[in-house]
Amino acid sequence: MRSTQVAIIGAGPSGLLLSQLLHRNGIDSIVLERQSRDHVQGRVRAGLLEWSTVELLQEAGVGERMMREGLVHDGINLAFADGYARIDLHGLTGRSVLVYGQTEIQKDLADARAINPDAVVWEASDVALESWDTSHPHVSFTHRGARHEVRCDFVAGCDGYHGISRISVPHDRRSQYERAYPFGWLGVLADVPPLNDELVYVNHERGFALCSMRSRARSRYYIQCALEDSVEQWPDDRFWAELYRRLPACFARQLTTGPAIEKSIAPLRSFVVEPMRFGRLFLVGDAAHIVPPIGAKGLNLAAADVRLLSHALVEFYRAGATGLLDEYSERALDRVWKAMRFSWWYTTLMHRCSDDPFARRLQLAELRHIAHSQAAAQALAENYVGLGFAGPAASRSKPEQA
Ligand code: RFL
Ligand code: PHB
Repeated sequence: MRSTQVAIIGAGPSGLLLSQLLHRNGIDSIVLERQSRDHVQGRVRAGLLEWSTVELLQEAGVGERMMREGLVHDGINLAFADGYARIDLHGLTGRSVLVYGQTEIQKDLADARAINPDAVVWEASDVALESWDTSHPHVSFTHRGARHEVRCDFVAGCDGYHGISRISVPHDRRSQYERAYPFGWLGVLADVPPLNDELVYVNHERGFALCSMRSRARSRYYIQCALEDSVEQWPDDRFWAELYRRLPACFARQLTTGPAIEKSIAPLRSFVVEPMRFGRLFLVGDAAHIVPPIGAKGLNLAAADVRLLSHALVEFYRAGATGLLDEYSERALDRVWKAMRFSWWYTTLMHRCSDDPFARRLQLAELRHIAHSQAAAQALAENYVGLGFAGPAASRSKPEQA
């Protein structure tokens, strides 16, 4: 039976980044991934990194290509029925964000881990967690027809929303909080130049639209669609025509269309499980929480969890101290809930959520307020570029009583 210090389930960004950071600190791990490397690298997902995520990837030694090819963005644009606002992220917060695709991060991390050919087991099926509630957890899996077992000190559940880590914990030991939204996002990737240098978020009466990008030659566009829609109902021509209709004229005239190289529909969901630690099992990233994609918090929250957990494991193996491991769940959830709130707020602000004209007037009033009030724009910007890592204990103290 093989043994390791940390068994990591899932080779998405959370699992690979954790493994890489542990490796840089002399801690041994094994990553067990259900899918092939090509499959994982082919999934088109996140595209926008908070600066703390950029710094963590640099700390992991995988920042070189990202800093060469990534695009620094200092602002975003909001367009709505009778108005427009540029949110000066850098001016309002002193921070920027970086456009660099999740597919590229997956490649950079998988290349870095490939230095040790035993570090990641791709196509590991029937992964099972055992004894995670004792000091001797182990994990078993099937690979190329043979069953294997790995003994470890800790298990990191980095296996996303549909993984097995969270559901290995009995129902009565976890609390789950969930909200589903009554619409989806239809996303298209196309090798056409982006219509603008910065991202454009559009609140239109026909529904939300987002103009994003992966590079100066590759655009990523999204439109709000019905949950029950299928990709087949959205041939390229229909997609481009609908996007065009939702854009203000100044942006619409810059739109270049072309064949979609990827097209998918994603449902929108908010989800949190509490706590994020069960004995020696730690949940990380999408395994513990999901946000609707507007505001781009999913990958960034996953990286924030990895940062907390890797530092806690390093402290444990260096000094035998369990303090940071014990604080992991509470500190991660503090940041998770703030990002949940922001993602929910931004979703309800920008989408057509109902046919209620009162709700629509409120949306437009709030957007006009953001366009004219520096305080309102700053609140958006501060959340968009990513909140800091202050733990619950660092919240403002109560004012003195007179
Ligand atoms: P992942 O990426 O889902 O990886 C989990 C991995 O675990 C594997 N797995 C298993 N392995 C072994 N045994 C099992 N039983 C297993 N079950 C599952 C899976 O195959 C997979 O490889 O989770 P992770 O690592 O926590 O990373 C989370 C991010 O991928 C996710 O939050 C983001 O993609 C969300 N997201 C965005 N986040 C951002 O920060 N910025 C964005 O701009 C952004 N845009 C998006 C997004 C997600 C989207 N989706 C998912 C529809 C745009 C979209 C459209
Ligand atoms: C993306 O490029 O996929 C993206 C960017 C910004 C968002 C959401 C998604 O708010």
